[in-house]
Amino acid sequence: MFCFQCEQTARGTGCTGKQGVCGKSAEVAGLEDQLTGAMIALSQGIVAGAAATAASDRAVMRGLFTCITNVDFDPASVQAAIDHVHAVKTAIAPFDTTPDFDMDALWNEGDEDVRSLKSLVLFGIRGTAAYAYHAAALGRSSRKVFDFFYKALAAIGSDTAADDLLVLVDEAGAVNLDCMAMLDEANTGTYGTPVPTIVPLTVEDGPFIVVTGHDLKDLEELLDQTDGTGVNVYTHGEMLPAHAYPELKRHPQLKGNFGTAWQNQQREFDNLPAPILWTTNCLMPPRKSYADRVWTTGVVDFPGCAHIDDTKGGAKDFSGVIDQAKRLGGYAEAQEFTGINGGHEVTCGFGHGSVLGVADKVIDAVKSGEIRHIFLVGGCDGAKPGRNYYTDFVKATPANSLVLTLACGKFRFNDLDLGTVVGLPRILDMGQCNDAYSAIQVAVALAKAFDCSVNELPLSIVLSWYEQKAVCVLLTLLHLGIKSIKLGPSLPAFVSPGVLDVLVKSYDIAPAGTVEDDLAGCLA
Ligand code: FSO
Ligand code: SF4
Repeated sequence: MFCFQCEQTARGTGCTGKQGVCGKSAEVAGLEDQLTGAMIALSQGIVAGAAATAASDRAVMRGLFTCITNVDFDPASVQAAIDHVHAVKTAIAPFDTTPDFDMDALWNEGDEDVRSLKSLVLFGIRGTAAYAYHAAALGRSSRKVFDFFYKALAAIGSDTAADDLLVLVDEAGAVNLDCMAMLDEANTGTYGTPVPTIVPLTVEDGPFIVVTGHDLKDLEELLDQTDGTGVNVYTHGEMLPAHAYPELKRHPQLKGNFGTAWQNQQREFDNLPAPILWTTNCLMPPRKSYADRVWTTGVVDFPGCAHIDDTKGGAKDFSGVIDQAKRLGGYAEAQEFTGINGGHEVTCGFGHGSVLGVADKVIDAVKSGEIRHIFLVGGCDGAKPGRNYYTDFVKATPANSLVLTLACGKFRFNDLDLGTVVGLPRILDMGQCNDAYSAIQVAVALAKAFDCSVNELPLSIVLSWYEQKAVCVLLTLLHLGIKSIKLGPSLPAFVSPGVLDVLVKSYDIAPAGTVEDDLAGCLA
């Protein structure tokens, strides 16, 4: 196998051998390559003139999402996805005999910059596909996004020059911005504008379900089906921001948040007296102590674990999870859990709706110097050492600064009480990784108010990355011309020295250094 798409890749160069660091088997890695190769052949046919269909759009969106880190560990379901792509291709282009692309040709590409740029595009669109998938669950889709998937996949499987690939990298960032906007509209249009919400970390007595991942539609259906059952629901990881949506928080059984970021799940779920539902990525191979309580749905799958089908249409049937929660019964007494820093609650709901609602206040405070600087400290968490940088960085930010945050990296510091500035909590949780869109809206609004570019604002972006959604978000920030991003905890293995040179020269992007140096640089 060969895979180097995520931050924890073996030796910082690539996972090889029988299994990746994430637990993905060589068999699944090979099947994911075959799936990608099949989608490339399908896309080449469509780019050459075959008409895309709703089935091909969906097959490619699902197929790309399936290959994201920590999504699908089940050879059978990846094989089914390959078979489906083949069937879709035969249906739309019965006489097209283009063979599936062999991904070894990409991994062994002699020009390391071409390999790097094609990988950047591929991993970026995998991330975008996840956002498109959540938007689709809420009835939104975009022709432009689907067409870009075909265009990008076709280019990856063709002789494409580095200069053309650089243009494609920029386009991937632009398309992801559109996709995040679509998902933002889908989430807020369906569930209302997030409002600042304090979320307890205590788990009450009685039966409960823990739900993790990003899919708000799954949570909505679970809440509808647990209404009046006496079964409580707790969010985990990237589901935490759901507490801020009016149409979700109206369910009284949506009680609080359990646990922290994805990489702690094996410890946190050990012997949990409740089932856990994964709606998207960040599934780790379950330990025996809780494997019988793991439920997956959508594209998430693990061999031997219960899976809730999503292909029949209509609401998903969560009765099996609910019944198991009742049987397990939960804790006999309320359990007071804390965040990583000992806090008993966290606050979320500071999306662009709430922050721009107080924009005048923020703008006045920046003008008067009451707010000296705004930091966006966001992105993924992960298991590798070095991520304490983000906790230390946030702790070291001056008292007259704001820290905007999003995605799962925030669990390292979101239970800290850093006080307030101009009446706002100093840490403002904007939501999931896709809510990078909110951060962009806020930055753009501030730049407009100050009649300057985003790069001239007293704003610094400190990003942590782990998997491919962070890649597409980074591509969007670069597309917007945002400079001097600090990226860590390590640089992607798939960025070649030549491509890094372009990123440094064009965008002044820099690897995270020491907290002291980086903070001083931001405040200079
Ligand atoms: Fe991923 Fe990162 Fe959204 Fe986390 S981009 S790892 S679970 O921040 O959040 O999906
Ligand atoms: Fe390795 Fe990451 Fe690929 Fe898993 S997703 S095989 S850890 S590079």
